[in-house]
Amino acid sequence: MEKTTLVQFIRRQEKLVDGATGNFTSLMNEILVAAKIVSLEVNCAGIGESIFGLTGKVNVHGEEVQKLDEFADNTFAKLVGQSGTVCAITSEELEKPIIVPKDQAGKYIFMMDPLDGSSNVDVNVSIGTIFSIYRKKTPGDEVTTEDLLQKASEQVAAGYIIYGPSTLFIYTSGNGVHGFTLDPTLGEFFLSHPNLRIPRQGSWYSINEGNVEKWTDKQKRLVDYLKEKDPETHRPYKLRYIGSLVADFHRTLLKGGIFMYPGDRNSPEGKLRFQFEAAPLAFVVANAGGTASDGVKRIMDHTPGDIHEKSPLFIGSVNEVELAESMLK
Ligand code: P6P
Repeated sequence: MEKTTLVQFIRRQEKLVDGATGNFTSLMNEILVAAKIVSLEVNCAGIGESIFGLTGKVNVHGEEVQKLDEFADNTFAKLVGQSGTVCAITSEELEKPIIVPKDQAGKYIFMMDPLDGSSNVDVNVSIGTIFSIYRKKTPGDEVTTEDLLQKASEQVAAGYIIYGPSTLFIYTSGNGVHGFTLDPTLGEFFLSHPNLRIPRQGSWYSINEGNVEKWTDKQKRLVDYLKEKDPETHRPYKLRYIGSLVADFHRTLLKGGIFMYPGDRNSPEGKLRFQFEAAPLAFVVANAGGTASDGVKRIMDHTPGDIHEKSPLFIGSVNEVELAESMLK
């Protein structure tokens, strides 16, 4: 089979877009180079000068920052920031946005969770980078709040890199969801999962059942329902939960079913970030035939009020997300 590299694929897709200037391809090229650098670091973590462990710093959410978090954040911010294609970068690890100097700025806004699930790296569990790309909305050079807080459906592209048994680059720019596998011997991403589609119904659910005592009664009823035996409605569902969003989402995308991180009595908005986790994965799953909700409203219909806003997340097959919404309303 002819091997297609990620850049070749993006160039072909860009030709389908009237008035394309090549800036999107340039931006994606910097993202994939950063992904290769982070992949190398993640896969060598623990050898020599250990990049395991904590920096001793705490992020805006009060979470301890792993050395790898900081490495990934710096790598993506540097390469994307120097690409000449973005005017701003926001990150789960940065309290405030990076505003690119006007003479080096472009029309895109890049958002990222640079290394989601990084606390799992010490136990060799797959982790990942999640990214989202918007266009600057307002005229002029100044980057405004309106540019930084856009409705999820305004995304131009979104995707994730999963650093696991192999390094996969999964993205969509609105024309299907496509996956590329890194060949470490060549240092190149090759097309391996063209036109990914999520099954309309699955047989898996993914949630941290350790939080059950904090759930609402409706959330408890929903999970109990999934576990009841009823062959006619394909129950009981099977439980899979790794505790690394990118890994749990990727399995859901390929196998179907639902991933849930609900709000609870202590944290009604849940744990996951809207702009760096919920919105990009919602854009990916929507382009693969699935959907995502906060339990009441579709993620793609929401406009965040703050860069670091959190959101409950129910994402995956249409059948299961609609079931969740019907039982949580
Ligand atoms: P819990 C990792 O820390 C993370 O942000 C996501 O990758 C993951 O889905 C979630 O938190 C796991 O959270 O509370 O189940 O440990």
